[in-house]
Amino acid sequence: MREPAPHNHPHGNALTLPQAKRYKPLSDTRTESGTMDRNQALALYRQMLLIRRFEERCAQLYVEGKIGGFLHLYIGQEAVGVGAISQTRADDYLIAYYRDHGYALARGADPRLLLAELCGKFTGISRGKGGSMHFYDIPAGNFGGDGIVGGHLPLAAGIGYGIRMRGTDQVCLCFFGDGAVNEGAFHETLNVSALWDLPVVYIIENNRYGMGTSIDRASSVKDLYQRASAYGVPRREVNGMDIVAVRSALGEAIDRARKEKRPTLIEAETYRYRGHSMSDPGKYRTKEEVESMMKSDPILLFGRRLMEQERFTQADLDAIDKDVLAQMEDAVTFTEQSPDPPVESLYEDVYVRSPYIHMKAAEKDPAWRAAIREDRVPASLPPWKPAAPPPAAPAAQPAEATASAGKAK
Ligand SMILES: Cc1ncc(C[n+]2csc(CCOP(=O)(O)OP(=O)(O)O)c2C)c(N)n1
Ligand SMILES: [Mg+2]
Repeated sequence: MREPAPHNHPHGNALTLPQAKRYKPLSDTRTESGTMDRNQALALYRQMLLIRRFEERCAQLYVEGKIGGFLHLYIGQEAVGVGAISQTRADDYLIAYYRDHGYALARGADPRLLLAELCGKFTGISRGKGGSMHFYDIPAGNFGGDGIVGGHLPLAAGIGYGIRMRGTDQVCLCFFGDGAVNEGAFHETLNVSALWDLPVVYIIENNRYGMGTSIDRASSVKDLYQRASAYGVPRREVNGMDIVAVRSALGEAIDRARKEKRPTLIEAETYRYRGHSMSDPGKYRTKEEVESMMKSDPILLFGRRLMEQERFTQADLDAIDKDVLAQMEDAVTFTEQSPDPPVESLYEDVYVRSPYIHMKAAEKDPAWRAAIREDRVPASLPPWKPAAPPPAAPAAQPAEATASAGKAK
């Protein structure tokens, strides 16, 4: 019999972190060349600023108690969502995690409807029932935010599979955090996406932390995009603070998905300035670290680049800011004047759109029938077939058998 190996692990018994991820400076935007026209540059700058101002206002409203539940801010990460979505077509799809305000705005949602959603108003984009983490906008191809880390990745594969079945050349973007790459769903999804040639672009927003846990403490392979090599999925990392770099990486990946029906994994290196959510005291990182990352601010970097290229002056950029701030105040007024959801709306959007479900429920509760929205009643309702009568109750079991069956559970 072999002797047990002596306990001489090089790092001892304590949990040590021998390797830390080496990050490239995110303030360096020299490698990319800007090829967009003036109007496009203006629109991208404006969208990033709108997200920033929207969320700053949200933070205030949260403190005032006007927004309830969780609130995860995207501040610092705007270039990823805006850059990526700017490369999509109007009929493409996106699905995201709970830090989802920026994607909806970048996809063109009205900030008034989003703010109303955050305040639980009936005019909200999810009728006041989704809140911060669930900004759905199906007409815009936005399948919303998901609160379960990694939970929406299989759904993205499902959207990709749907595209394949319909035979169109649409693409789905799927956004998630660095924390999701250690979930089983990430691996299962990449595997089937490669196996079934799904036109989905998976985008890791590596902001260096999953709640208060740094990548170094959570991930054995620190270059997260390399995880895709296990599944033969094309991969790439990109400076997520540089909107031009994000656009170029996404342009390539979306092209591959559209033309070759192949998935891609992109790791966008970025940083969130605020806490994980509004209740995060942020004890896991220093003030100096946050301040140094803010020097690579995506809006600042893009604004500076536009001015260096002499396409815009500081006054042009200030005018955009003024306009965006006014748009936000308009959204606040709209939200304040919006009604709360009526009680009957509790019955809507609970189950899938099915006449059978609605009719069955209406039999039991007349309030349900009154709450069925017009658009939910099909032109010709299939005749309702009552369910088969339940099978006769089984003969009573002997007391002993019942007790042991209970134990086996
Ligand atoms: C399956 C699952 N586990 C744990 C949680 C609790 N949780 C919510 S957010 C989060 C951190 C995720 O971090 P990351 O994916 O890096 O995204 P980030 O918040 O940094 O944008 C955790 C652990 C959850 N929502 N779902
Ligand atoms: Mg993270």
